[in-house]
Amino acid sequence: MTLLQTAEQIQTMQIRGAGKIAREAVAALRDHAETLPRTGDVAAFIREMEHAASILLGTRPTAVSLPNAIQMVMRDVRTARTEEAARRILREKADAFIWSSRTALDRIAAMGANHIPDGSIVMTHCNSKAALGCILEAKRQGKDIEVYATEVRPWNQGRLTIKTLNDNEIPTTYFVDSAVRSMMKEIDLVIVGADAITVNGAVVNKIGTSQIALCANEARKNVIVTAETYKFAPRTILGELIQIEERAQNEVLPDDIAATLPFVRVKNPVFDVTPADYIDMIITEAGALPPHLAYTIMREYLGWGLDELQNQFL
Ligand code: RUB
Repeated sequence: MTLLQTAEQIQTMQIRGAGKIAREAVAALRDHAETLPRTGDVAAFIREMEHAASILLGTRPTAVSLPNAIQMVMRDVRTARTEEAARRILREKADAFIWSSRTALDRIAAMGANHIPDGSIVMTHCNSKAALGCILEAKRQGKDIEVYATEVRPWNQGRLTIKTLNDNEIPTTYFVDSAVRSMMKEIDLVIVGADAITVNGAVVNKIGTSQIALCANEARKNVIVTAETYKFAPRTILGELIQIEERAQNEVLPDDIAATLPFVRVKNPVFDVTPADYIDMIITEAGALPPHLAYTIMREYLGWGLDELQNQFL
């Protein structure tokens, strides 16, 4: 697949989910480099790769896994002295990112499974590889668990989730998003993924996550967020806000119906923000943390303290 095809598939959501978007984007950058003729001109190579990176970055705005992964791969490429060195660094960094991303998912699954008690019912929302990994690991350990899964309008990512759960013989209950509060009394805990985590521990995830967290809080049920550390957004330290993607209105209301309703406006935000107060724990490959330790992850684990950010961006 070419880089443009990968970009198109991310934009049209054939490739989706924050972790997968990051891994596929990095693989696309790596493979794109192989298609460029060797000229010996390192500056030209870096320029071409920056252009390729910008195409990928322009696909979807919310999941910070995408810019974080591209930055991890491109940072040292930019200072390479020769084209061969730039190519080698790009390849090594891309492979390292993909490997560490998969390892992170395994670690999160192991830690997350510890928080799913035998006999419990877990509610999940959307289709998160990190969250599902914990559920599948709990099942693999022999725990008797059930899952309650939402539909996830308008893209129905819940169908992907129930297919995986069904394939793994996990008893699953499926319902429309608006049934969440009614169902909350029947479940024991909520596990979801994340597209971005801000410095104050707020979690950006699929639209509807914040309602689930609010209902869970009311019902005194724990909310666990599972997220690889590259989903933490260091630039929020500088006050930058996470952009919430708004997609086309015809994903919600078909154009022919909308055309008959000139006074109706359709909004289609696809992510929302859950404040840290509604989250009990964020499970990362670096450990299971309270959300208020988000800055510590950014500084100690990702190496982005205020000083580093100011040097880089201000
Ligand atoms: C996907 C979504 C997922 C997170 C985490 O939204 O909100 O919960 O991306 O997923 P979309 P993962 O379908 O719009 O991409 O744990 O797989 O990274």
